[in-house]
Amino acid sequence: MNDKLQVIKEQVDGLIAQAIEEIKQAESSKMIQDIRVKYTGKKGELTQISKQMKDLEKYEKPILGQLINQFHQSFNEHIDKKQEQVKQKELAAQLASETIDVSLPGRRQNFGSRHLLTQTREELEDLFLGMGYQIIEGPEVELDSYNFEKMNLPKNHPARDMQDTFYISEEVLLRTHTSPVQARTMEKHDFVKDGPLKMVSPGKVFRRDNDDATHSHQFHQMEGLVVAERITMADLKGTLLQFAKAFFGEEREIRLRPSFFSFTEPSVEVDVSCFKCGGKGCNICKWTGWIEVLGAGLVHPNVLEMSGIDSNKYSGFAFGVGIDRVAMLKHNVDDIRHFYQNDLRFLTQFKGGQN
Ligand code: 2NL
Repeated sequence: MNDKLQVIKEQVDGLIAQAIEEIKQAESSKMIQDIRVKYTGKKGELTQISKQMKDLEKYEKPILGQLINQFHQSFNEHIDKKQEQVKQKELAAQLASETIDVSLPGRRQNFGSRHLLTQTREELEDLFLGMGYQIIEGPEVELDSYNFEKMNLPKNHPARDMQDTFYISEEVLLRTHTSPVQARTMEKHDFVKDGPLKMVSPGKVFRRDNDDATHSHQFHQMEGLVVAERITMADLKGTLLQFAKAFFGEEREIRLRPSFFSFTEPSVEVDVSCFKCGGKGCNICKWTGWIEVLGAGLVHPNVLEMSGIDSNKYSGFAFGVGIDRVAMLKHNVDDIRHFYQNDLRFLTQFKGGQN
């Protein structure tokens, strides 16, 4: 072996010793990969040595080829063995860090529930559906004419004061009651084709008011309307007694007191006997035995006529219930503002209404 080849052999021997030492030190797949590149990559140490091939005599070339093969054999043997060890260690570490405890209890789903006002509204709807009424909704932004004029509240009536109503323009406002839904329905109603009109209109209403425990600028109302031939105060009384018993309990009685609304004549305030003390007197009924729950009356002939109904042939009764008010009474809620603050401490007390 000549000198040149001898030098190359020493280089290869040195290189393999160095590589084996580095492989010994390697602790990760990444380090092993780096060693592979460093020694056997395109720009690696061995490639540098192979480049000397062209300077050798023809008979010397296979000898260098053999040296290179020996390097590869020894290098691969060591590095493959190391690679296997490191892979085992890394897998063990990964399994240890990703351990899950399958015996842990699951996370409970936090189910919501319907708002107490929604539950109350649906209870009222079901009750009147059961008596053959239709449920009809209408716009919350209304024309002055439907909200006031057609309800027999002429211009200059005190209820129309800017102070009491949210006006959007001279002619457009936020409805102060759901009566305009009834007016819109009466206009379209055909007694010959459709028979008697029986409807309830639940929904949001708005009044300019300073909020306190019993007043809110936005609240909920459900009005009822029945129009047919020969409807009388007796029909109203029977219907409201049915409602009072179904909503507040079978033992309830009702009492009518004279009142005034522009859209009904005669008009009444309706009291229900106290559901807490049964009429003996307690803090709920303020020691009167009676609780005021709604206003009602026979539909004013002017209101029928303005909605295109012949008041000589047809008559009707109407009533208006405050949904917030009866919900407060029934569930002993002491402040209407609780309904609008979305405080879970309040809302979660009324999970009775399943979703
Ligand atoms: C109350 C009183 C009431 C009506 C609403 C009505 C509707 C038409 C015709 C006649 Cl279309 N009346 N609605 C009647 C009487 C009373 O509400 O105190 N609501 C909270």
